Amino acid sequence: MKLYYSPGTCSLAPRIALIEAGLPFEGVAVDLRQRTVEDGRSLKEVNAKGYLPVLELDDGRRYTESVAVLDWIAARCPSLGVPGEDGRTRLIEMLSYLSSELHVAFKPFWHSGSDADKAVAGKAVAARLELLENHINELYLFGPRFTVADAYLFVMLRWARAFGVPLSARLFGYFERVLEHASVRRAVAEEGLTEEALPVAMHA
Ligand SMILES: N[C@@H](CCC(=O)N[C@@H](CS)C(=O)NCC(=O)O)C(=O)O
Repeated sequence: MKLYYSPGTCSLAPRIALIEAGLPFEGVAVDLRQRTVEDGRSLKEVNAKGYLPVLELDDGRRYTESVAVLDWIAARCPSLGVPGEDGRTRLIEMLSYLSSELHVAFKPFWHSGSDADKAVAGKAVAARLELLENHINELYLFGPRFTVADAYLFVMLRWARAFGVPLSARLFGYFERVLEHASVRRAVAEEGLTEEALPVAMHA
């Protein structure tokens, strides 16, 4: 299995989840500025939509979209999903919020937005993070167990810190708790990051 990735971007979430699940994979580096894969192919040959993450199975099937990739990993490692009759629905509900509301709110930071755009984005990110705080009543988003949704939120808390969006004490405590996971530390190290390093800029 191959995970196409660029250090510090959203592909860090499936890397954490794959490590946590114990699923073996090979990381394939993508240069998002040039939109090329390390073997010289264009990123669009791998994903016509031109972005990460992409998970490629050994039979050649490829999955894109963070929600789908993380759901696929949770399906193979149920301890990373949400238990119960509506567990999967709750997981998709959370992953969709993280993807379509929180992730998207960071765009001006990644795409060289103006200072005004970034100020608006910072407020939007903070408001969306605030809504999530109520979910962290116990250790993680879904109570006492770490799920693929925590891997995704961790990546975006890392961005929030890097882009100067303040975290509440509760979210900062959560961030540190997630960072204690061996899988998270390994994933961060594999991508040559520190928890405080700025993400690699996608566009100059
Ligand atoms: N809808 C996609 C969006 C993924 C996305 O924005 N990926 C970023 C990295 S975090 C990317 O590859 N961006 C390339 C670009 O926009 O140039 C998902 O949820 O997975």
